[in-house]
Amino acid sequence: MQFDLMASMMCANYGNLEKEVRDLDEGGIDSFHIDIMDGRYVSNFAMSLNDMRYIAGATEKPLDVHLMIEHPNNRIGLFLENLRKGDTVYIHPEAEYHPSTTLLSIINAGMIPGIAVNPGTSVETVMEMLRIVKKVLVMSVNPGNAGQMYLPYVGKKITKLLSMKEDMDFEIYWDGACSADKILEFAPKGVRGFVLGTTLLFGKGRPYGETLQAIRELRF
Ligand code: S6P
Ligand code: MG
Repeated sequence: MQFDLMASMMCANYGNLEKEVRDLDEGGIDSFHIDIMDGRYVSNFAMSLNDMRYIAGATEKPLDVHLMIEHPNNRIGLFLENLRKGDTVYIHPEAEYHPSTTLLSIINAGMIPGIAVNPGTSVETVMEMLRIVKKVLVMSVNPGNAGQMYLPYVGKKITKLLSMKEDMDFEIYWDGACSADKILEFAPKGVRGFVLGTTLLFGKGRPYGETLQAIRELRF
């Protein structure tokens, strides 16, 4: 079964970020998930432009940039000019007056366009953007923090999106409280990738390579 594993870098040890990136890279992570926050769209500050720039320069693997900022279009150039073709940029449609304009900037720069869908946002609200994006990041926790509880009502929305993804040509990714049982349940249904944070990957005292290997060897 094919699915991607992304490391939520806001959960990494910033005391030795170089080693964290190297260990994840060598351990077989598929991409680096970068949670950018502005303290306004969400109340927290996590990573910022410099963190993203550093990680982009420290690995050849793709970046998966999750913008939790108000009006990303005002600053989108700052991010795009520091990324490579094939990196993904997710915006939250609620944070923008004209989200499809922002998505177009992402496409024109050669990056993969995505939207992040909050637990309280319906499929209907983002319907038109599903025609534009290649990736939908389904938030199974409210945005802003790592280490939260999974919100079970999100499951129904994933089922709905799964039934639409072929026709509308997008892939579904999971962000928030991702555990092995969620991968076991949702990868076979067609969820294409999972963001791993404190629930499964970080702070476990286990080498990242071992954890990633164990996930890939799960019996489906
Ligand atoms: C939340 C953020 C996520 C978290 C991730 C952490 O605002 O978008 O990417 O970093 O959920 O994982 P966990 O397992 O600690 O919830
Ligand atoms: Mg995220």
